[in-house]
Amino acid sequence: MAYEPRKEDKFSFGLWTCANRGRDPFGEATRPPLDPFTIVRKLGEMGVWGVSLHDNDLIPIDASVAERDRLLKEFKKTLDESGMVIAMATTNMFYDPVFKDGGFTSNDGRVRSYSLHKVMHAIDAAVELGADTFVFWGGREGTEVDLSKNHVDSVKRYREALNFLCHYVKDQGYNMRFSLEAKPNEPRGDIYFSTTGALLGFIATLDYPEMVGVNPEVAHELMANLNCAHVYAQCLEAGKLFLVHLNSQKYARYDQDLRFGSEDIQGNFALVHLLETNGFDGAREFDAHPYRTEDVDGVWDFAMGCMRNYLILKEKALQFEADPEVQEIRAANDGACALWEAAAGGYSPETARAIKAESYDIKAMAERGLRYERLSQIACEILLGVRKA
Ligand code: GCO
Ligand code: MN
Repeated sequence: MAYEPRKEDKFSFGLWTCANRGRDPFGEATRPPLDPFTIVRKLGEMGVWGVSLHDNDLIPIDASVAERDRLLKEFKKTLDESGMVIAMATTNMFYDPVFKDGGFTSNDGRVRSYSLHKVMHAIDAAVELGADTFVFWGGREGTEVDLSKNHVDSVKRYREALNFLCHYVKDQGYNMRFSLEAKPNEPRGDIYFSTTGALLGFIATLDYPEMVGVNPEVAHELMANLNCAHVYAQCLEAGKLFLVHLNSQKYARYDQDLRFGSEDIQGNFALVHLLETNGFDGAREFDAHPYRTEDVDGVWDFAMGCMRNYLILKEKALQFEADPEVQEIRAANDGACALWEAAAGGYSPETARAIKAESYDIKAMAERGLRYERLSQIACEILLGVRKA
């Protein structure tokens, strides 16, 4: 079957995506609960490689130690039987009322300390399940009232928390790296480190920057009116793109979390093209949810739709790359220049002098049309399925 997901595709789903019951701020759940075991079995059959989870997606926040141990053991068994792995694990630091003003950036030191407690226990559980990536999405780390916190303290506290946790991981001898996920707002009025770029800057200030990367999410970038392909590219180039969160979204709306490929197809296409032509080898994780109109069958339609759309866009990205006219346009635009090569190879006073002394016929350089109309149209026709490979 064409576009059939396989384990090598490295697709993963957050447990919370399929378990989403269609609840929204205006209405009750429309679907019955789906337990983690059912989700893993079903996704495993569908060719999915991994799942991700918050601590409380599997282990209730008030579970006893015995209950926790039993759930972890059973879950590990179900994963193994389904040939699935854990793509990442994370902590739910947004649902319980204790986090109403944030975790690591709460004004209350007891809440900050409880946050470390919850995360360390979640890391232990993640290690038991075989996870090597631990995500931090600080949904409640922010404000509605700007004067309610000292934001400089908040940045420091977030750093202190992550530094402490990096040390904890090393101290335990765990093989675990951290990945940070940005979002501009929702559920807080404004969330700290609102863009992936802000996180990249922050990571460089940590005790162990090499342990920490990012997992940008399509919807979050579009909420901030940014260009996903550009954002993900910078992370990839920096060796910081640990995994990706994929979904679809109309520009500048609330966090819609729609099935990948269902909106902004051009944007999703550019992103798949970027990942598939630049050697990204991390998890392609879908962080989206089914429409509220769906029953349980619709949940699996949603999951299959995300993966099929990725595979279709991948095929089209490769078709675009192989297209002779695309290659011809690119070759015509690819002006080689020995002076630039010398500069790119590293500074030398001779190169600086040579570049300064060179005379440039900028009129001639500007004259030629670049044929991007044609390039874009070829992409459109490939996407619309009318240009044959
Ligand atoms: C959201 C976020 C979350 C996180 C998840 C794991 O906007 O709800 O994307 O789904 O990805 O909490 O980090
Ligand atoms: Mn996400």
